[in-house]
Amino acid sequence: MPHASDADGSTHRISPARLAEFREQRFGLFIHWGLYALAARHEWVKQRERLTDEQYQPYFEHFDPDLFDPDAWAEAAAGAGMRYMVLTTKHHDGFCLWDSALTDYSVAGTPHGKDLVGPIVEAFRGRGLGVGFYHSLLDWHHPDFPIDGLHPAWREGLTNNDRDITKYQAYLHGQVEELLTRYGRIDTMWFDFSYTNRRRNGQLTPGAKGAADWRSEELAALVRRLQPDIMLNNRLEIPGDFTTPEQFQPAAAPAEVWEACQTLNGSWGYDRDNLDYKSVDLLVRMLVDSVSKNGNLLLNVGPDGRGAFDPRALETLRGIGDWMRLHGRSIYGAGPSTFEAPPDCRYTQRGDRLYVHLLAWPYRHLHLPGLAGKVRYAQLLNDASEIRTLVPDPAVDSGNSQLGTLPSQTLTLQLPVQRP
Ligand code: FUL
Repeated sequence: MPHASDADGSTHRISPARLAEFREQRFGLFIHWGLYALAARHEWVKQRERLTDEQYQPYFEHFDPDLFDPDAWAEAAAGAGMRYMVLTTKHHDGFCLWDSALTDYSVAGTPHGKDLVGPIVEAFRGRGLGVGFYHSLLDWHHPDFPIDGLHPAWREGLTNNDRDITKYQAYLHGQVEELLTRYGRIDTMWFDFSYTNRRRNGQLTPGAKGAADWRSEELAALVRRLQPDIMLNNRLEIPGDFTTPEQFQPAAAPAEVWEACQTLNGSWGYDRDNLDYKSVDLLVRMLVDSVSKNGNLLLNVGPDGRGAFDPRALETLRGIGDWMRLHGRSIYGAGPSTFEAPPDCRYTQRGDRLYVHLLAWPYRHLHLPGLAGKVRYAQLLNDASEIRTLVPDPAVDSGNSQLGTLPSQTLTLQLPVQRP
């Protein structure tokens, strides 16, 4: 059976069925949750503020999410129109959200005292959402993880002679095995991250990390053996099933399978005083833009230290949900069109339905290049109301357009076109 290409020559090919499912889903929830939720000032707080293990320890001792309600999380995600989620099982600080047999640095040792991954997985699955795991390759807590320029404990002149990376590799692989054998079918494995070529302060990071450090080929093989139909991202520094543009939209449609990941406010972890929230409008545009370029969008929420979603996050998810309820059919299973969209518009297409998303409405008329004579019927998507004043290319001025009175961001035309 022919398999989808991951565009970079990898020998592995994800199954057409899993790829079709991924593209059908289009919109997912990223969840960044860990000890940093208590610091409430970005998930990199330990590194940014050069906190010692001792200074970071209070977050471990006070991790007690009494309002934890994974069903409410899943409900919020489903309400926003999301179809899958990816959860941080461990972030760079090394803290594990499950009761790992390989470390005491897990939720089991906190006041909460029990596994969090299982209940979250069950809640999302219970609502029919797909389930993926984010897992950090970095570990700022493990005694054998080599300290480098990105590590909170980095200082000039430091040597790693007392650190044995092979022990860390065994730990990393062992934990991935735990995660992929305890929770049933896992749809996505989202590793993070390699930085061999990254420059910090104009200099190459000492001890920069890449595929050799993670034993990436072996790790990928382990993942595939345990979960044959899993989608693996590209951050092991070897080819994966999809790429992961982070906090930006690709300018043109990438050739490979891809998923943009995006924050609500610039921080992945809960960040109390950061009020820089993106608008629903902007986030919807990102989703539309992704689908128009054959990609997915993974939008993040960082739950707080009590286990709740911030009211501002919930409000944003509800706003997106309002839009998705009316426009979801232009997103799920839709993809790019071969027609070229007019300025400030995006096309998404599914079968013979062409969806015209107007990202701005400064125009009196909408001209649709290449569609003259091809449109059989046109309507607004939000209410199925007929559009009678469509202006196909070549431009024909047909007088006043009814479209000018409608709010731009919710305006989606549904244009059944003839099959080529
Ligand atoms: C990055 C990480 O360093 C961030 O904290 C976040 O997890 C993001 C999705 O990936 O590389």
